[in-house]
Amino acid sequence: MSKKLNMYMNGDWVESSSNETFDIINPATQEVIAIAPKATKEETEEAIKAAKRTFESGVWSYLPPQERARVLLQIAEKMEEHLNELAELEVQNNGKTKREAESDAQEAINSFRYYAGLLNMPDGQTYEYSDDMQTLIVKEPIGTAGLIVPWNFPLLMSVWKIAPALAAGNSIILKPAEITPITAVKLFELIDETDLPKGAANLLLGSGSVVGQTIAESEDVDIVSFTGSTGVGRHIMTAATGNMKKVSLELGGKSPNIIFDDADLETAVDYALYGIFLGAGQVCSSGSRILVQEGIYDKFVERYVERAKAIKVGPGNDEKAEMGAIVSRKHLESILEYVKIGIEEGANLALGGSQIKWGELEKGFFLEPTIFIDVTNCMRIVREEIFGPVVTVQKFKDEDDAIKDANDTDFGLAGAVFSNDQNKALRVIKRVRAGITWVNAYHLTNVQAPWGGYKQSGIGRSLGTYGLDEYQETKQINMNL
Ligand code: TAP
Repeated sequence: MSKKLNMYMNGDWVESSSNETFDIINPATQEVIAIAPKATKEETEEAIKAAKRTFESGVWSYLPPQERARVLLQIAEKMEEHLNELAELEVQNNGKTKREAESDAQEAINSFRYYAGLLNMPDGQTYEYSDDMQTLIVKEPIGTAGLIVPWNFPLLMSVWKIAPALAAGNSIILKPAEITPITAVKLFELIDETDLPKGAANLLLGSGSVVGQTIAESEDVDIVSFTGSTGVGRHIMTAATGNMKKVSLELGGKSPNIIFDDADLETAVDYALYGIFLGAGQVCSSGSRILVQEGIYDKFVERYVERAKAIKVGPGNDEKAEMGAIVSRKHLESILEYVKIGIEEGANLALGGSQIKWGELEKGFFLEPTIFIDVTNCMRIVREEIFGPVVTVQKFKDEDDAIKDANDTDFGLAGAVFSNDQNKALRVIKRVRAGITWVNAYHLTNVQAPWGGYKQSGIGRSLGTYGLDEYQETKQINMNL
């Protein structure tokens, strides 16, 4: 029997009054692994009210920072005790490999610990205006925070929002993606065992068009923090204008990975593989556009295709699997449509392009690592976010050419440069218009560093001290002494 999931509102586990449910599918097997409720608009409003009441009561928002830190550390502790279970649930629901899911869970734990640590640091500024006038600049929570997350890192994206939002003293309402709610439910089961006051954290399950939309529009929500596609992000910005709530957006990307002639070939190939095939390419910061200098282009393509061919695709719970499943049939079909578009546009398909339909993998949504070469910037497969294990490789002449192509995009999330000339690498990466960048590496990051995009990749930053700022108001207090 599939597990029936419930929602967490005002400190209680509740069923939805709606008769509508949603089957949660394991993308590696197509088995139904849980049944989720679809919250109604009224239930969403009720959860928002509970969060608002809790915020205004001060039981969490006025708690001394060290006390809030203690609770965040409790959550981290509980997660650590259940790390393996959290990772296994993520594998079942999202289809990623166990190694990837364990790393996500560990990063989520680190996030709670990091923000607990920040709460133990002195904060604020002072300015002595004159002998008898002093200004204090202090940070305060914003209020009620609506947190809307996607399906690609269900646990990690939730925690990247929950940890700083709670650290700042806000009350939260989390809405996971409809298709991947399972680790969020487990996380809230763990939160329920801590000293977090009732109503400070609420979990709603259901659709974006009802739950997400109600959160974005609500006049009782003071900040909506959204991670997802640029299209829905734009829609949320409009919906949020009613009460001019703060909007924080982490959106899509089409990130350039620039490889110069003088790069170490094996290092570049390693990271260019990791850059796109981590999470089967369903990663916002994926290096989905590889730009290679003409002198090394043929050698790079030959080695890259050879190495990608050897990637072992399989169910996340297979220890040997290096790349897991695509999250859903709908998403698999959307990726395959892009492969078709690429071929029609005249790109050269050097590897993959098909669903894997043999042996055990036939039961799930598995796709071959896919490489298009000899592409140009005007092709849709180079301009649009495919969000799957599909990468394009194109040639450039010199530095200026590389920068022009790299920045010829509506997105600005991530980017990388590979070169053994550190001066050149720094010069070029500084001119790449993106918020998350690497030199001679890809995807490596940490909770201390701010995460977010330029241009249509978003507004605001997660993580680091910037991530806490996102959930805080700044106040000046002028003291006439
Ligand atoms: P979306 O379709 O945009 O969905 C994201 C979340 O928004 C889901 O919870 C979704 O609910 C909800 N939503 C949908 N319509 C809504 C509406 N009208 N009002 C409010 N909420 C609504 O994205 P996705 O397909 O889950 O995730 C993939 C995208 O996320 C990619 O573009 C990727 O680049 C981006 N992403 C960005 C980052 C960062 S940090 N920049 C990180 C991860 C992913 P339902 O599940 O019910 O549709």
